[in-house]
Amino acid sequence: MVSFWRPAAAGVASVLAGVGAGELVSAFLVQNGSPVLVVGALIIDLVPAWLKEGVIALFGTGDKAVLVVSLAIVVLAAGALAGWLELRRPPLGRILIGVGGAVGVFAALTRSGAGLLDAAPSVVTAAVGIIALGILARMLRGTSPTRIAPDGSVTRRRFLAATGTTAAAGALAVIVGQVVATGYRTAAAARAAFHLPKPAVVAPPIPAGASFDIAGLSPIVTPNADFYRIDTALQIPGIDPATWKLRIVGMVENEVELTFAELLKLPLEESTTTLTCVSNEVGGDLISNATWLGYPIRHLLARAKPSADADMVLSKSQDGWTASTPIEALTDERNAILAVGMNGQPLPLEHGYPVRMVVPGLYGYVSATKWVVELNVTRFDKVTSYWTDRGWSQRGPVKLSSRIDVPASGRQVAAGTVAVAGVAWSQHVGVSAVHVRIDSGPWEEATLADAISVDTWRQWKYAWPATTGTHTITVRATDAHGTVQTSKVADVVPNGATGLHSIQVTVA
Ligand SMILES: Nc1nc2c(c(=O)[nH]1)N[C@H]1C(S)=C(S)[C@@H](COP(=O)(O)O)O[C@H]1N2
Ligand SMILES: [Mo]
Repeated sequence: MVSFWRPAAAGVASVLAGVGAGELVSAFLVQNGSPVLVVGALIIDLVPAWLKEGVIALFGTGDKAVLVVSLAIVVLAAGALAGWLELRRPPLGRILIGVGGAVGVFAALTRSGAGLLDAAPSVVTAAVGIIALGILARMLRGTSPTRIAPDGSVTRRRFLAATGTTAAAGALAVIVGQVVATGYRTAAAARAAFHLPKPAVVAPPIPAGASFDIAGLSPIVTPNADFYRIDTALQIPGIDPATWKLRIVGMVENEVELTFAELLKLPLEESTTTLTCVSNEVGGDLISNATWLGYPIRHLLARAKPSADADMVLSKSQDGWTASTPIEALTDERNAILAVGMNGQPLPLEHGYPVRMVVPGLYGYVSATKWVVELNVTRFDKVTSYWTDRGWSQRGPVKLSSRIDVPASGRQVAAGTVAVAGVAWSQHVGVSAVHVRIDSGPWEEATLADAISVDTWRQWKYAWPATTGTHTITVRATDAHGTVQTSKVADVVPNGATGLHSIQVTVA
């Protein structure tokens, strides 16, 4: 049998690799659930008060460092034990790592506000640790003198190299994960301490008649946690608002620079605007509505004095993503704003904290730049943007569309009066009517809820006298100009889907 030290090294290396992988997943994908930190947080919650006070008395503000170092020692010691056990009684070592992963999952899921995804880093930690230990243990058994290895010394060297590499990769991953997560944590802390200023212009109240009380119908204002999210950011940019700046450059008479503190001192305005993604399929859910707090971009552009032949503003996010917005959408009277607030909260990090653009009437890819840091006043024939470089249209006005929310497609309903309801939108134009068709029957007029404004979606409902059988329900909206939503089917590429949303239901 091999000694204690090589199995222990294999265990430590495997655990390091697992923790490193978990830290990377946490830093890049989940932004949360760092296996080390969630277990640390769990311990802080579990440790009896007397011990906590004792540690604080002993180490002062170094208490967190003491915790992390002790945790690291325990985890690595458990890794050594796992390696030793794995060689003695496989798969006991791998089971021990699995138990460690389960503790991480438990810690992640029991934190307040945790989602299922927060368990992912711990699951990855356990999976990578278990696989690594399986491989290293097999190599180590191959070097054992009880096996006939043609050249035992070479396999032993290979084992040592593999163990060293695994451990080094794991340690490096932990470091990279920590460095990457720092910006996000700074931003999260700043956001938690931030109180939105009072609006100078309050949004017109949401009319009581803007929403129907129908289960399953999209709420008229989308809670932040349910707001759709689309971006290319593998890592959410962690911006410290203390260093945030917006620069207005390009074809302007005066370059403008604005800090976060300066932005907050301006008279901020509230407005309710529905955002839509160009990738939203007919009937899709890449659309949400919020009340935003921000400052009109037109006032800032007025300070910069764009040259008369500029026709586009290229906005850039901190991570380099760009959107090209027709300049008139940012200079006319619509509520095109630099937003700092979303439904009474500071912008969530994933929705652009500290500052994003919101422009009524245009798809997000040409207007809704999150983590915005620069407005470059320019021309469409001079520069292109992230998605227009990839085959999407230069101009992206939101297309008139409508969606059935209830009943859910494929649902079985009881015969009698069935509530059919959904939303319809044509931002910055407005919706004037919605019609519903059952099978190939006539278009029946639906009842519209009150509009908040032309920039927001509108709920509709229709009381359907449902008869038994399988039926197709189709919806169609008409905009404020009288244009009827087209039934012509178009793909989302290059400038948004068209066609009519229909669902099938069985009436029993
Ligand atoms: N920085 C940045 N901003 C971005 C994007 C992005 O990838 N990066 N995606 C845009 C797209 S395509 C859409 S539809 C909206 C979505 O905004 P939301 O995630 O807040 O719903 O953000 C826009 N702003
Ligand atoms: Mo989008």
